[in-house]
Order: sequence, then structure tokens, then C-alpha cells
Amino acid sequence: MGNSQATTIATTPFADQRPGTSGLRKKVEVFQQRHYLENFIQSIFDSLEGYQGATLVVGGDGRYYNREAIQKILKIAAANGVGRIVIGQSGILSTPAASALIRGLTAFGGIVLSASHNPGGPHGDFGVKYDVANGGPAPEKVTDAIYARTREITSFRIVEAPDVDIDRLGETRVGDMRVDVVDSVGNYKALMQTLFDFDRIRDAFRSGFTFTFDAMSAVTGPYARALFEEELGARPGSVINATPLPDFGGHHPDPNLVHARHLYDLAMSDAAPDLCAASDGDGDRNLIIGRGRFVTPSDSLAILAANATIAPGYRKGIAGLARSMPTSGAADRVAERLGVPLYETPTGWKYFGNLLDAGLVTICGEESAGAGSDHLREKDGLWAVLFWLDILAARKESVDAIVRQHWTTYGRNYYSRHDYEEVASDGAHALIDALRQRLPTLKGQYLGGLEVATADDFAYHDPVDGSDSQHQGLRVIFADGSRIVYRLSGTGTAGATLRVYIERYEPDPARQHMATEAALANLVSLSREIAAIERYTQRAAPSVIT
Ligand code: G16
Repeated sequence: MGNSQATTIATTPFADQRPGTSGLRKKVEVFQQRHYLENFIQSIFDSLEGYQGATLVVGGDGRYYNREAIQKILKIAAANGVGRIVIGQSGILSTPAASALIRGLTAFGGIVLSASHNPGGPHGDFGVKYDVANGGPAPEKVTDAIYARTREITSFRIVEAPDVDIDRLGETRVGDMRVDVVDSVGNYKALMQTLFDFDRIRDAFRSGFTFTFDAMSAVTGPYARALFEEELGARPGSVINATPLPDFGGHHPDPNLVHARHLYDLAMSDAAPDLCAASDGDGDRNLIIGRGRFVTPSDSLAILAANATIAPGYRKGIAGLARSMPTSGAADRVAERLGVPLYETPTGWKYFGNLLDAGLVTICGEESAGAGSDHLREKDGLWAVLFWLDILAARKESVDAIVRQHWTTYGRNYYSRHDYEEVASDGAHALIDALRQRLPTLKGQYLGGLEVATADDFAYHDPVDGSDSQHQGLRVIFADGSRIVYRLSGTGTAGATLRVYIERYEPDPARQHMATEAALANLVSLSREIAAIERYTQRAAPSVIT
């Protein structure tokens, strides 16, 4: 059957297909509406040029609707003249593994099916993200074009063909298009072996280093087993919740102190392993907790950067660091000491792509539990865990000792994020609008005893392609370097989520061991007052604190 047998099906646009921080994320029921997914996929093709005959990578985190979506994508891709699609076996590819595969195959791009750390299942979330040839999320100009297309689409093209057996490795065809079902893990594992000293980590495990990795019934299970247990010799059973489930076992696959509380409790108990770690639904986030010591994502980024040359893949040094604006300034101090530039970008991994491609940045990361490097163009959960393992194996010190020593050298950035989830969208937008208007008046004022040094609406100028992104978060920066940042999440699927990021820098080693809540108490109450959070959201307290 050839592409000539592709049929054109009439459709009508949906008004709500604007990609967010990381692709289009909606409830499964929304994606299940007739032609909803078809419209979006066709809009991707309609917005691209030059994909005919080319290779695309397709895979997802295995969540509910992954398999059905893949079959539809195959048929639409074939009808649009794609040359070849490479799929992870059973439709499984972690987000970083998809990025690595796109790069490894020099593919045209890829379609990644995931709603990341959001819950799955028939009433959970689903998502579609388009990755470009560098293996990273499509930049804004591409997602804007896709969105514009979704507003005017009138038809999509699809071939009629039997479903592909995506569980069986090997080559098959859909119409004229070649389909290769490949091992989901091998390519990624090989890449990790080039970056870290596997022998050193193996020695550490042989000498009794203890480790628990929670795959949260999500995509990293097979990768983590292959890497940690089979390759590196961690004790069998070190990887828990290792089977990817379509509903993540009913859990929220978000590796933070709320949804991975059990891991935190384990790490704080007498039975604590040397390292506890976890990753999220699609494998790009990470959680690091040593025995008795939680490492904030912002600190983790800074510590990886400061110790980078320990790992063989980074021995040559780092060109520069990047962090998203709301991420703490801990990495800035490392960059300063290393004498390399630090780039501050808007929230969203896509903003790191140009910096990495241009070789300006080697390591980057975000407060939202993401870190990564120029080895691919997504954040990478298992990479971060392997990096920590390699550093721990080399330094032969505990996580706690390494963190404390880091603070002594660089100072500590006390940091916390308060999320007001699923608040009414109108109220959340009104809060941001009202605060934005007041920003110019705040400078020089004393609030809660602190002088406001600057208050602005963060805008980013991409030094590589010259593009500008406005309205990326409201910042209130105090004279002592403390900061409160407000922005609305771009990844939620119900109502709006207000994120408030609170940070205070403490250079004095004698004052670096307070509880975070106590260290930030004044700023936290200030954060509520400045933006009148309760008045606009009817919430007296955040739903999640990380
Ligand atoms: C995505 C983006 C990240 C961002 C995070 C949270 O991560 O790739 O860059 O920090 O969302 O974004 P927001 O604050 O807008 O909700 P993931 O892990 O959800 O793909």
C-alpha cells in the first residue's frame, strides 16, 4: 500500500491546542475527543518543512493512551510522507532517551508522548511534544506555528493500515513508510558509559555502597535496572517500582518531597542507604537525597557543576552554566569561581537548546528537579543520578559532607517553592496583572524590613538567535540578595498554578544550618502579602511546598 492510498479527512479546529512550557498537555479525555490528536499531529507536519522521506523518532513514557496515540501517529506520518519512524519497544522511550536517539540517528526530529510528572490513567494527563533535530523541545517559533495551524486546520491525512506490533523488535512498514521498533535502553546506556567512570561506580557498589532508586512505576524502570543493577552491580532490588505502569500505580510520578515522601522518610531513617534517588514519569527529572540530607535541585546543579571534572565526560572542563530564572543563584557562584559565564533563561528546557548547540554552555538545570548537559537536549534524570554516583565514588564522602562543604565554600542559598495548584484561572491572572502594574513602584520601598533593590518582569534575549521572550516571571529582588519570584505554571492541565519561588543567600557558615522554613519565614509571609495571594486565589496556604 502506498501513500497514494492516504485519505484526507475533514476536521474542525480545537481552540485549546496551544503548547505550554513543554508541549501540549491535557487530560486523557481531552485527547480522546474525535480528531483531537489527529489535528495536533497534522498541525505539526503542516508547520514543518523538509520532513518528507526523513526519519522521526517516536516514543513515550508508557502512560495510558501511549499505545493508541502511537498507532495514530504512525498512520498520519505515513500519509504525510515521512520516510522512517523509529519507535522504542512497546512505545517506551524516556524523554532523554528519545533526545539521545534523535541525535544518534541524526533524525529530522521526534514526537514524545508524555505529561511528565503529571498523573496518568484514563482520568489522568497525556501530552505530545515535538522535538527538533538537535533532540530538544521545539523552540517557541515552532510551537507558535503549530498552534497557529491548529486554529485553522480543516483536514488531516491518514493511511488505512493494520496496527504495528510495537512490542516486537524489528522492521516493518506502514504504507510506504519504514518502521523500526528498537530496544528502548541500549543507545541511552551506551551514551552514559561515555560520560561516567562505570568501573569506579562498580567498585563503590562492590565495597558496600548502598543505594535505592525509585522509578515510581514510570518510564525509568527498565533503564535503571539495566544501568544500576545489571551494569554497575547495585544490589538486586535497589531499583524499586521498576515496572512502567499506564497509571503509575495510581501515584503522582513526581520525584519531590510530597510525592516521594516515602523515599525521604527512608533517607532520614536509621536504615537509610548512602543514596536515595528517583526520577519522574518520563525520566527527565531527578531527586537526590543522601543519608540524612535532601539536596535541593538548585544545590544539586551547583554541586554537579563544581565537581564536574571528576567525571570523564567533563574532564576537559565546562564552557558555561545556565539555569532558569527562578532557579537559585547557587550555580552563579560556581560559575563565578570557575570563571565561566552563567546564562539565566526563562523556565522551559527549550531555552537551553541554543546555548548548548552553540557550545556556550556545558551544564544546565532548573529548580523543577531538572539537570542536564550538552550530551543531549533534555534534562536527564538518570544522568544526574549517575553523576552523583560517580562523584560519591570518587570523593568517598557522604552526600551530607559534600553539601556542607559546598556551602562553606560558596555560601548557602536557602530556597523553597510554594505552589498554589488548581486555583481559578481568572484570579491567578488578575494577581499577576496587578503585581506587574505595581512593580515599578516597589523599588526602594522597605517591605518586611527589607529594601527592594529591583522589581521587574523577566524578559530574555537569546544571545544565539536574537529572539526575545517577554513576561517570563515577576521578580522582587531585595538589597541583601533575597528574592521572591512569581509566575504561572505552563504545564498544569486544570485551572492555574501559581508558583512562588523564595530564596535567601547566607554566606556565613555559622548560619547555614537552619531549617529552610525558619530561614525563609519572613520572606514567605512577605510573598503572600506582596501579591495578596489569599485575596486573589482564596488560598491561605500553598498546596505543595518543595
Ligand atoms: C517542564 C519544562 C521545565 C519546567 C517544568 C515546569 O518540565 O521542561 O523546563 O521547569 O516543566 O514548568 P512550569 O513551572 O511552567 O510548570 P517537565 O519535567 O514537566 O517536562
